[in-house]
Amino acid sequence: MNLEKRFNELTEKLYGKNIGGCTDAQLYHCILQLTKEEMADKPRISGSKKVYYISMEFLIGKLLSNNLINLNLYEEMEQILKKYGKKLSSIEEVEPEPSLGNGGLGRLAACFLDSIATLGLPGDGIGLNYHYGLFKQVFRNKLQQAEKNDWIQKDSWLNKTDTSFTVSFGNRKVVSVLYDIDVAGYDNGCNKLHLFDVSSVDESLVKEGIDFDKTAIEKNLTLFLYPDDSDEAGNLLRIYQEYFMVSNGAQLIVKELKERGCDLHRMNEYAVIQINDTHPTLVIPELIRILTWDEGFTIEDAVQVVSKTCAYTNHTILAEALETWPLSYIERVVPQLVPIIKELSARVAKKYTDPKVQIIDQDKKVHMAHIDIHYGFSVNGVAAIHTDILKETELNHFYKLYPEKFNNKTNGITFRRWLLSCNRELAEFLTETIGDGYKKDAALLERLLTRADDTAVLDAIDSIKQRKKAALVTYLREKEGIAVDPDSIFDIQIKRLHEYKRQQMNALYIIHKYLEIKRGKKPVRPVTFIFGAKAAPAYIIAQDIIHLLLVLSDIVNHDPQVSPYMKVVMVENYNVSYAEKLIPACDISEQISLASKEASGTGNMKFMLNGAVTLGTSDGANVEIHDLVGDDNIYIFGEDSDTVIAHYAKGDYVSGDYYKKSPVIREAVDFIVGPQALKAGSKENLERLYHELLNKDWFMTLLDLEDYIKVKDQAFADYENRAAWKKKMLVNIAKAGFFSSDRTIAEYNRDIWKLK
Ligand code: 26V
Repeated sequence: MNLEKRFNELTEKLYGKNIGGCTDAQLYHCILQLTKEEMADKPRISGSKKVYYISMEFLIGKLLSNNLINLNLYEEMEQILKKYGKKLSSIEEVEPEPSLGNGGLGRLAACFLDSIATLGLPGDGIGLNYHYGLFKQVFRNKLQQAEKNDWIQKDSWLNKTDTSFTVSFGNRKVVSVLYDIDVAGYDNGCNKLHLFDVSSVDESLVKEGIDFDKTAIEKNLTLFLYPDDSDEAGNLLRIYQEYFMVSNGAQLIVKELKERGCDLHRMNEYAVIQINDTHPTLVIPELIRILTWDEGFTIEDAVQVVSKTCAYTNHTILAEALETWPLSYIERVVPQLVPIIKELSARVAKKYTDPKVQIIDQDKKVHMAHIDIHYGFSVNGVAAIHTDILKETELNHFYKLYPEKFNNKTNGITFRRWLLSCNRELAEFLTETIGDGYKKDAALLERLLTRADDTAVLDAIDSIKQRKKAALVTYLREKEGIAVDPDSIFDIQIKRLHEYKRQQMNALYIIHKYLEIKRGKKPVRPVTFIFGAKAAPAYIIAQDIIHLLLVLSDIVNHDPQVSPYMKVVMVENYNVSYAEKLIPACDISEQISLASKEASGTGNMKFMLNGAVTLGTSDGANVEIHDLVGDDNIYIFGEDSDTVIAHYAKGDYVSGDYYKKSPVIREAVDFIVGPQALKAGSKENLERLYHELLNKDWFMTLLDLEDYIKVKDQAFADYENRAAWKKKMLVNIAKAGFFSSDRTIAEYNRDIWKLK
């Protein structure tokens, strides 16, 4: 039956009106239902071998437009709605955003599911169904406050299944319930995202903000996503969550293999488990436990087959982010795994004496990554420079033992969401100009290069950028109550707040610019500095940096001498949906992490694809962007990773020396505790940040500040050469094809999964 007819029948049935008589919220619920029906009708992707992508985070974002695009129904739906005077873009606003991830790692998992299905590969995600996910950010008194994000409504993308398992925490038993979300490939069949929940979860546990009783695991286990840095009390709950996920995942995998009649002794021929960072590591001992306890395997056989089935992806070299759990914690949560972990550790100790590669160290801490490396068949980094650092430095001791396990898989992004959905104007223009082949083969974007000197093409790209900037201006006015000049340069830094990402360096640039304008040095063109960032609630300095940004936006935007030339906007509750509005409107993409610290970054790829020019350090995937676009189409500054790593090795970086040497740095840093800032902000937060920068500055903000100022000023000046700038935009779009997650997934399949 045709879609319009079905749609009208549904609105009549549910609301007694036709499409035209319904509210946007009612229409959203109808389209949700119709889309789910379409997906249920799609064939399930199948094959002899299947990948299970197991992850504590899937930052899927809103799904309506993405699903319509992948089902090839978007245009038709848009037309139907138009006929009744309705707009799909405003209906999309009704959908709540699930926040089932912290940032890049979770968003990557979501892009990967899209690409796995698009390439027609059998592959499901396994994760948790957090009821409130990551906290919702609100600003009060220029400070971040955390609230719960209540995203699950009566009707949602979740499909409740009959699948249920029992998970034992010692003698405590918790029963799970499985919810599935269909993942439709672009013009292909469907896979599933399996999200496990606790049947006895109790939302009423959450009282004020995001506080709740952390001990009642039967009630609280799936309430919240653990923010990437948490307090002591949260640690045990995190292990409960991890074990709950992997035990359910392992039981599901074994069940599916048995249903397919597979010989579990040859499990690796039918299944591959991709472990997303160390969080799901316990899947290794859990599978070994199931095979030995329930399936009669010898420990040797179980260890062998599990090791051939599991592959590990490393997403960070930050020491504080590499999980090590006290064995005593694991003993308290899952005593049944302790003998297996001890056995795995003993086998390693017998073979290798080097203390750096042990699983249980002298302090009785369990190094999760070490389990993955010894008992998995593949270890991959997420960008070329990151994999090199793993091999040469961070994991060098392991690389020497197992060189054949190490490989690189440079991250990617799904172009369905980050181009076709968030920038339809650009997507349509590209289709008119180079044909629509790029939608399935992103490398074809390079065809645009043949038009690099065609002024009509360059002007069209520029005018799309202007339209997207105008749309953002409207949105910011409504959402943040801020008036922004659409002719200003949009300079954007959006990502989790972390010292290594150096939002504080951007803040120091803003102070520098502010003071220059006060002294009468006016910029040729106004600049709008836009930030979006959540900080882990327990990460004090990150909270202080947010405070500084809010203080600066108050000072700058309310100074009549300065505000015509610059504005500072810190958007509230930055999330995937906000990113989809900000990225297409960006002129300059800030990717300014301390070299060696950002494993890859994926925002950098999204910006590039949407015609922004990167201002960045030689870090993560910026290095590969630089190689692709060449010196003329990117702004690189700062010390390189070798230099930074040498500073850490020698311990010779002293931020105070940079402060003393440079009047420019001194003036900007002093402003943080000067009278203007103290009047607008809190003394405690600002002084703490000032002292941190002067006395510690672990992520070397002051090391690169002067070069950053120089190169950023150059980028702003170059923006005035409009013809040359438009060409930079074009080259960035044309070269972005490499960063399609379809390419990344094809490589995972070729080198690791070997599904077809
Ligand atoms: C975790 C923690 C936990 C303890 C406190 C500090 C801290 C800092 C960061 C993290 C996150 C680690 C994993 C992660 O999200 N990595 C990100 O993965 C992305 C996808 O591969 C990649 O693009 C980002 O560069 C990388 O930071």
